[in-house]
Amino acid sequence: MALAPPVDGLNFELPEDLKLLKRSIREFVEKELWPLTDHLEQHDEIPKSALDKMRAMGLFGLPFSEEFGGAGIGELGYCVALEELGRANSAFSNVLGAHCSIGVMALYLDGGDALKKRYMPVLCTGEKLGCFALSEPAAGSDAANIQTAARLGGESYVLNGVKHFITSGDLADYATVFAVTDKSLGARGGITAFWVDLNQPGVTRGKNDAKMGLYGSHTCELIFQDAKVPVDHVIGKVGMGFITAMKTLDMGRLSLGAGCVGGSQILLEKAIAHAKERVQFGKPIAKQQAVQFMLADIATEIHAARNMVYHGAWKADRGERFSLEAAMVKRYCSDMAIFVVDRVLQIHGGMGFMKETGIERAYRDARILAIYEGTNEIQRMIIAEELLK
Ligand code: COS
Repeated sequence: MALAPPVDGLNFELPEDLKLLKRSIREFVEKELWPLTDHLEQHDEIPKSALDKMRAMGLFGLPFSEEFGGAGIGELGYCVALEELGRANSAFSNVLGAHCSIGVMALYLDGGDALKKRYMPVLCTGEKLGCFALSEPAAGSDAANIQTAARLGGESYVLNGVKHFITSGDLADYATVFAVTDKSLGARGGITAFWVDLNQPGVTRGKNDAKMGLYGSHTCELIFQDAKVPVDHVIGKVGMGFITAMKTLDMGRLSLGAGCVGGSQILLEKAIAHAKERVQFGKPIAKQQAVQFMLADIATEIHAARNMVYHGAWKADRGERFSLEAAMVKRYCSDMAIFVVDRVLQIHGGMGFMKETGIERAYRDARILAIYEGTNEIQRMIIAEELLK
């Protein structure tokens, strides 16, 4: 018997519409995306037909408001969706994240109404795709050190520089590009965000990088040589681009955590099934305390991670600053995912090392989680700075 009715305002149950969304994305993943697992590994590409199905599901507009053509389900709904999508190859959540979480998010958060009205509808349907171009060869963790420059000439800015490791740089039609507009001001007033058409003279895409994992999701260089960007394609205010980048990355870090939760949950399910089935010393290995303890630790980690993601998303949807929570989510969930896949592989023993179980793929795919969208060392810096303010 409950001690008292639940406290108003604190509710750990997802609303009905999000439960429905969760179910429909799970079905979509199982029916449409799981069968593509081997294809992605062998061909390092998501088939166009699968991207079209993701478009038809409305995935590319999930976090954005209905006013601009989105689904209007907010950050929590988006995280629930990405959690489910995380049950498929990581490439799917990665491509969706490059578009929604960061590529288009900067435009959505800080872009002016006219710019958003012009571009958001086709971005929300996924007819056009976006990406996020911040990193450069000499500016990874030290994002304020970017060298790409934008010089004002008449009605346009002229962009010059090189961006690298740009997720979906090959697929995207548009990019949010961060460039220096006043070298003397650095992060505080010297960097501007631009909405850039990638199919124009002056923009070249490098060849796709050869990576350790995440097959199906590509990264490449974007090279700008006197590429023109109309002045009305500045996102937000001139000089405020660094803040836009940081706010956008806060969003990206939450949704990355959501993908980690889904990817780890399905590995736990695999480990439980295997432990019940695999007989050694005359009984299923699930009867061995060593295996039980591993399962218990995995489940506990996932539970903690999921609650952190939902809490961060809840705060984001309330319009409160959540940079601290986003950094904690990114650090915790990515480490959790790496821990989980390692333990699940251990439970599978030698079979876990074989390609056919899919666990070695998940193991390779997980490694980048502690690096991209801000290394976990950077997340610790953000957390500590907040604590010591
Ligand atoms: N939201 C709003 N404003 C923010 C912010 C956020 N999340 N983070 C920083 N700012 C503001 C700061 O408040 C500061 O402004 P004020 O001086 O007016 O307070 C300004 O931005 C500069 O911030 P800071 O001094 O922290 O900048 P640093 O150059 O020290 O860099 C880190 C901060 C390291 C956190 C940043 O460079 C970073 O996140 N690096 C990782 C980049 C990354 O994630 N790359 C991944 C590739 S893109 S997928």
